[in-house]
Amino acid sequence: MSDCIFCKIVAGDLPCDRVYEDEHVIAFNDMHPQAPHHILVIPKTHVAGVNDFSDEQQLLLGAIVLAAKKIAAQLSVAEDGYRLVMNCNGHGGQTVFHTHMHFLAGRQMLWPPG
Ligand code: DGP
Repeated sequence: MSDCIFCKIVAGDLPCDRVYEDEHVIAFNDMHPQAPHHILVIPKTHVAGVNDFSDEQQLLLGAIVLAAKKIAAQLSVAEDGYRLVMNCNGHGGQTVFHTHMHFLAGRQMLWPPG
């Protein structure tokens, strides 16, 4: 999508601090980190949000989670733990409408998050 900032990052038209990439996803550091490691894992194809995934895209959704697992191993935080968050629409706090999973690690996460 031409007016989507994350599509521009995928296309290489906007810079990012990339930490992981495979056939289906890329992952890069969030510009407003909420933890020592705060990474966004996004699909390379534009899907606005979780509500927009079709049944046929279940492998793409799986690829996002598996990328997070690999990033955890890469950063040596798998054992300590990490948090994965996907915000959806207004009440979820979504501000960028290209699906992304927040990968947060490096400090104790609290629950409820507020
Ligand atoms: P959300 O609220 O779930 O839609 O989170 C969007 C996140 O995206 C937010 O934490 C800030 C981050 N973000 C927005 N624009 C950019 C950008 O251009 N580059 C990077 N690295 N992060 C961005």
